[in-house]
Amino acid sequence: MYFLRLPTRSVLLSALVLSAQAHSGQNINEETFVAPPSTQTWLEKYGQQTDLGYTGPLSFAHLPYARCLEDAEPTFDIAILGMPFDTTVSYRPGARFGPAGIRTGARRLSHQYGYSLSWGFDPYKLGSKVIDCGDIPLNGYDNAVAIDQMEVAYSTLLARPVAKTGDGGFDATSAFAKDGRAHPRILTLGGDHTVVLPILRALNKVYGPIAVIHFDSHFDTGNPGNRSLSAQSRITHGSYFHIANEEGLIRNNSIHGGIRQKFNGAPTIENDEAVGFKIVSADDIDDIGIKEVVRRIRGRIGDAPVYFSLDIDVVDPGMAPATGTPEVGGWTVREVRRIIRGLSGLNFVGADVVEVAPAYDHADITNIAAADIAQDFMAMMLAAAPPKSRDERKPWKDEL
Ligand SMILES: [Mn+2]
Repeated sequence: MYFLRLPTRSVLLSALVLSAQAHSGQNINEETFVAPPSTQTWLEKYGQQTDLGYTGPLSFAHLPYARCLEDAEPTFDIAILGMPFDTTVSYRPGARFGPAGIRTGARRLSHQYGYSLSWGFDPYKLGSKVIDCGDIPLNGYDNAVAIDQMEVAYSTLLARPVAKTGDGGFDATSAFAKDGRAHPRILTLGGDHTVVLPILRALNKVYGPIAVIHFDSHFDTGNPGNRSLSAQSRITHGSYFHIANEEGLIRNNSIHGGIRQKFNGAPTIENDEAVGFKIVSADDIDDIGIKEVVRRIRGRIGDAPVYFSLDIDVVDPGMAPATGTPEVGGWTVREVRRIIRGLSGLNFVGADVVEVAPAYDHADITNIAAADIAQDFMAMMLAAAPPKSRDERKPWKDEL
């Protein structure tokens, strides 16, 4: 249940009287009849009202919205940033509508009540400032220009001072930044997966090479070789990690989660390892369980600065059909979220949820899943350690 502001008592009483009279056929009593609209403004009659879940401007979880690329005034510790880009896909396009779709899915979330039983805290009340910085107005006709725009935009926000509005929260970024100062974290809404290449280029300038946790049904480390028609066509949503490794942007202790695509066997695995990745496959979770999945990822990453990129196609298409290259037999949203919680406390420098293509959605289920995962990423980046299970925690009253 939600706590909505109710009409004032007098308005309710008036409505009751009016209703009773209308049904009994009596004349309306002028003294109890609500004043006609022409004599009162909305504000006079109903007062200030907050937006409902399904009303108001489209910002993530109804967060404050700012055009941060042009307006340097607003400060933040975490910024939501949309990258509406989908012109390097190998199959179905449509992820340029991902940022708007995820924000639509986030309408039922609110930064005013973010407490959950899963986390045992409210990520919006940890003392860090989170705002929605909108979408980058990307050129839709030239991939080279769009990729440069994404890098410039990301670097622009990364260079801003952190807000640090409170004492709470967890920020590991200053320990790794070349300039020794804290940098804001950016939570990107994609966009096809190529958006990660300009993100890694921007992060590299601040942190140097970083490790990657990559949840996806596909490797995305494909070797584009030299046979491509042009240098630009080498960069796709299946090859960007290969390019990133060529450019020295990523460390060799990166790891995939949820892989299940078909491929050509040993050459793909060898190439994947050369790019810097180990694999937790989609099926591994049945054999080793969530705790061991978490342990392996944490062990692989260690203390390295790490970026977490999540392709929504890691989730089973039965729960997240709105994506460009679906693969059956994926993880459930609950499994993904439990693993995310278990990774809290690593040295996250940024995260994303990508490949949401809302045109293939049904009843917003993918948008809603992606939005909730994005909010979990926020909590994951701000928490100093994984939350205890509900079983291990104190009574909930002590936590609020
Ligand atoms: Mn991907």
